[in-house]
Amino acid sequence: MLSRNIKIGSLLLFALGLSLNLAAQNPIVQTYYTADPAPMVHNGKVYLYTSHDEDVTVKNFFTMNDWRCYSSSDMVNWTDHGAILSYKTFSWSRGDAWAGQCIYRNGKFYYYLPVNKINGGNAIGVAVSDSPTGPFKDALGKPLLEGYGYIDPTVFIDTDGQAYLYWGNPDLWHVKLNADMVSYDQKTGIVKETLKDENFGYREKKINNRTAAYEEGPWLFKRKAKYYMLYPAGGVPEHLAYSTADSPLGPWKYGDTIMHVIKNKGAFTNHPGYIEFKGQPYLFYHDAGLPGGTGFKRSVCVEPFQFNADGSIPLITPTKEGVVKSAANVNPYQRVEAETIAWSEGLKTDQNDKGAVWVTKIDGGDYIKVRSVDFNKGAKFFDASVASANSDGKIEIRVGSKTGKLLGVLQVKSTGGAENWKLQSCKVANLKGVHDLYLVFVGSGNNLFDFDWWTFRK
Ligand code: FUB
Repeated sequence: MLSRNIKIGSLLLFALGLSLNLAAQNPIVQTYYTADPAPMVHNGKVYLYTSHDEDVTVKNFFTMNDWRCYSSSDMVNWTDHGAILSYKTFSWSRGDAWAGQCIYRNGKFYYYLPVNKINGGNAIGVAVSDSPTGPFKDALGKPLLEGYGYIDPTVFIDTDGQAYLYWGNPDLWHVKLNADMVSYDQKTGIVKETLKDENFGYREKKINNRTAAYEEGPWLFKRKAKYYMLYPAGGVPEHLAYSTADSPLGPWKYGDTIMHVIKNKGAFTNHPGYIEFKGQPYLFYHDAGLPGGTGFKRSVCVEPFQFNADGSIPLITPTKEGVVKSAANVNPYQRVEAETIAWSEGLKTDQNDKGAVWVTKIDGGDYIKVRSVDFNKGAKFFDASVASANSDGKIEIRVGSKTGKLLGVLQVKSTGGAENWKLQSCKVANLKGVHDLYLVFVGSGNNLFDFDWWTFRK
């Protein structure tokens, strides 16, 4: 009887584990290591800017060369826009593409980024673009700000049009940006915050006369006439905390911890980003949750949450499930980029200098999950834009899970080589309603083909 119970228990646990895995939504990006999330809502879409930990860590330290961008209309499927700029965008930089933030003003996107200068020393540059996904160019040809500890800029435009930039580790500084967004008010100049415990939290591990828990990575926003500053705190390993103020210039009043140090698969850093999208607040952060994850191979995650009635932020628990409820459905009757992914295994994306991005490194057994696809018109055909030198790969079109109902199989024929894109089609069993779609790749060997976009036809 006991062994039977254990067996049933194990089966239940297995089933639960399986369904938890099926429901995994964090980390958001599985194709690259991403860190330092900087979300931005623009024209009904979320743009998520991230820094990028390289797959190969050099000298056991942050190995970071470029910044990536992802977008989503539903908070569960993220379209990869590739690496949209690198430290090389700043001719005066020698590297270290750390945490930045992008903001929209008067038809342009201003992206504030910390790098190291060619001859050493921290600096913050500003890159500008006409589009949220680039191309970005150096707005000034020189740093906007430079000085020891000048990293992690956060930018905010108040309802009266005044813009503010805060930044720094181990100190916290701010300037009032001018309306051109690429210069700052010289009269008020660079202001250094007084990091007192009552303003920025109580530090348990005192180092170098530092008292307050504030560490780095500030994120400034306003909600209901209250200003919030989120930040990594405590020394390392970092937790996330917040302070509030009645003005964007403080005085800041310490609030509380909003995320404890992540115990399971945490990194020694963390980094907050905040948006409200379609009425729902979201906290972005990073952990080391992907296979191979470390403090130098981090991954961006997101959790929905609710403010308390008094405007305080509750303690937010990192989860695997992340965003459970999709904020919109995917329309499968228009072109859907193959790099629009809720979850994937085994894949990478690649890009060319014209801004095109596609899914690559496709091996047998890899798959893409796309959540909440609305087949309201039914479907007869599946079309995929693919490029391949081989003719050994297939795409199984399934719903519900990667072994779920098989709608059809596309045998990918050779197109003559890489970036030689051809539209190939197959018949699919008719289907109605909203489903999670699984594109499961089948074939022997590696690099079966590259995959640019797909659609369904009636
Ligand atoms: O990603 C490099 C650095 O680690 C960031 O600038 C900090 O905020 C921390 O996340």
